[in-house]
Amino acid sequence: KKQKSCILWFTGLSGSGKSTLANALEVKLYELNFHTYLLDGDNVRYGLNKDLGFDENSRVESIRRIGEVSKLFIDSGIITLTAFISPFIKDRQMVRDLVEENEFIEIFVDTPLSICEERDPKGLYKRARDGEIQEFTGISSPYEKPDNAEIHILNAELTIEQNIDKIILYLKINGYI
Ligand code: GGZ
Repeated sequence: KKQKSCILWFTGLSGSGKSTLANALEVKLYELNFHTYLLDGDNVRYGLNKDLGFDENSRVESIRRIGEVSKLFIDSGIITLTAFISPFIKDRQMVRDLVEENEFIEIFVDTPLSICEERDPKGLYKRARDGEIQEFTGISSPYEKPDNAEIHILNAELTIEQNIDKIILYLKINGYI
């Protein structure tokens, strides 16, 4: 099926729902017969980026590598989805600048910190509050919200289905799928 390759760049706090949403969107695109690849912590942080931690320099380098890999996927014609906190505006801008103007679609998964912290599925926020994890995003390390995201997802207020539909509609209206 005809598709225009792009990066669907999910950004948001830990526990905001980026991965869940990106996974569900990938299933939906697969069902529609589009060719995709999802980069997330599971296949990048344990492989390509296993030498990197969560200090600022490491995060910058991590996003740089993910951006470069995404660019390669774009060259191969695939719709690439990425699900990383990517907390710094300048790093997301760096990836945006790496590819053609209409190839970078920033998706802000906007879930309030209070809700992410309440969910805390892995107990990481608690450990960060207790000082057991340093430089934890939202607690002891900043998250810079995007102000020019192509798609704004209010994850706590809508269902996954509604959010997926919003993204699919964006892709259709703008001629990606
Ligand atoms: C933020 C951390 C940290 C620190 C470990 N800060 O909920 P998770 O567990 O599965 O998602 C978080 C993931 C974030 O990795 P990213 O590569 O997406 O971050 S970034 O783009 O900022 O480089 C969390 C876990 O790793 N984690 N320590 N200190 N998240």
